[in-house]
Amino acid sequence: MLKPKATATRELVSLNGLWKFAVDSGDLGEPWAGPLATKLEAPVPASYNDLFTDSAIRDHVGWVWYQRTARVPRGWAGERVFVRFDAATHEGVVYVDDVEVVRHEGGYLPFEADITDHVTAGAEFRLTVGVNNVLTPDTIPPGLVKELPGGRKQQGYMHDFYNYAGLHRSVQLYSAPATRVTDVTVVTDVEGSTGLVGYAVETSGEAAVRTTLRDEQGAVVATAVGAEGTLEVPDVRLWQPGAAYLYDLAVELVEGDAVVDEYALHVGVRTVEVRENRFLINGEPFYFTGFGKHEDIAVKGKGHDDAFLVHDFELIDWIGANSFRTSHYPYAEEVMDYADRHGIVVIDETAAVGLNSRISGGIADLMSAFGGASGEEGFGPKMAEAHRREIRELIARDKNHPSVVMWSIANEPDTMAEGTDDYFEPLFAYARELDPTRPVTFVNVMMAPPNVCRVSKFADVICINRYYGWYVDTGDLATAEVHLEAELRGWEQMYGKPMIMTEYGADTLPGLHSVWDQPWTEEFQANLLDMYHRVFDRVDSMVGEQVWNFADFQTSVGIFRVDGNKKGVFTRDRRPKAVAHSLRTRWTAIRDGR
Ligand code: GCB
Repeated sequence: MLKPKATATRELVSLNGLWKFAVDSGDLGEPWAGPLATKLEAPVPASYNDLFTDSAIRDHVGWVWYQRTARVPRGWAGERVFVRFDAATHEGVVYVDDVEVVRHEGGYLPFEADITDHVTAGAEFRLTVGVNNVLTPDTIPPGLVKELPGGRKQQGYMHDFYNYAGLHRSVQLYSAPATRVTDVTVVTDVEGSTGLVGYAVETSGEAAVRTTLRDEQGAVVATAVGAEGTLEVPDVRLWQPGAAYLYDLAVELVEGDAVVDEYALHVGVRTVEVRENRFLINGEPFYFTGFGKHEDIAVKGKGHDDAFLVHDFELIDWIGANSFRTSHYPYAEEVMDYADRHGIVVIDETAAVGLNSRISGGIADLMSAFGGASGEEGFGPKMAEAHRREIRELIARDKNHPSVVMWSIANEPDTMAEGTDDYFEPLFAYARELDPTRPVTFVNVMMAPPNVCRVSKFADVICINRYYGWYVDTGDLATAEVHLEAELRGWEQMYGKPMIMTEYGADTLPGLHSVWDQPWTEEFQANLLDMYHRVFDRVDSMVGEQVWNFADFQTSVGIFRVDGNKKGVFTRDRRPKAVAHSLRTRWTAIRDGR
């Protein structure tokens, strides 16, 4: 799905700002049928949960409604008109006046509707959006609604981050011609000093396709005609980690002499390859340093914020990191574009987190209720179908980002149980069919070591999350070091694939200090990470380290969490803990080849 862009033939109107907002407790009738009966207003983009002081809103389970009016620009007569939602978490339904125009499941990927037949250029219309935060055993991510004494509902889930909901990302109205570009796929390669930009353009309607590739100075470096082809770039400048270079690909649809549609996208020429136990970018071994992140800030929850976007990337640069994983769901497209422009490498993850009804790790207390209360075990055909959709829509959205070097199709699923290999094998095949150019992985959980995990054999790269020294061997870093090294060597021996530690860390209260190895202190967090780094440096197949987490983040209520997960290297408001300085020393040295 193409990101809406203003070009010579396309226009955009932002619908961000304050919308009317109401919680649906079954008393709203048909909220789209007229003005929404409410005094509340909610900003878009933002999660709604933390905006209000009323806990009934924060803890609501079910539908909420957003409504505003919008005016179609007068000049759009004769154009197709679309409304585009960058995300509605977890399910959205959209009405233009009284008509339902689109419904979408999956909370972190975009959807749109062609509303041309329901609106008039120059006139206003009423736009009403229902957003549902319910997670069930069949959704991605899964969850279970519990009924409490008194009939109140409570949403349970297995993932360790707060179930923020609402319109987290931008909403836009855009125009495009009837005959238009509907999709572009770009695949790049390098032969000697020549860059090869293979492209395929899909259109609605018949028109000739013309493509032009320009460098960063705007000079034309290659042109081609036809819906598919390869643009050759002599003396190509590669997109490199830490040194992004982006060409501009203009796609034009032409009828006779007239350009009927134009779409443009940035192209980074680079290659990605897994060879033996190495991860190669542009043919060179690449070592990942960085974080598992979250989209999470105070008040806005998972609402996208450009100031935090810039600041987070500044901190990533300051600390010397070169990468992050979009744990545990696709991030806003602004984030992906920024990573492209600034040469930050991304492991792009689906929202398939918590596919595990048997593991709690003490994090979520749902497990017994999950199988027991619903009779559902997860991993059924409905979940598989939802999982396929998540993979399909993620790759459709992000396939052209040079920053994305690998797909992660799940975080910490149960891969111990019989049948989990049957569940995952077709999903790996599906991802590879949709994108044969990038490695595909998933992130392995501690309870599934190399001789137990049934799914790692399908992954191109072994990605594992380990908490030696924290959840096991708590506070005993000497024992943790022995166990960590033994396990890594086990993986290396059994698979011979490149390995990334995609999570390791310790909850840390800023300001808490000790001369001993006391969990929760700033010293302990730094010592634990140092211990992991000593081990990584001894194991040849390690190709990366991504600390859990970039910043502290909000979770559901529980006795293992004090106002959220505190494993951040930065606090929730992005102040460095002591460990940030030792990480900076290590990662800047790696970055600078010292
Ligand atoms: C994990 C999960 C992550 C949690 C983390 C923790 O393994 O992947 O979502 O937040 O552990 O801190 O427990």
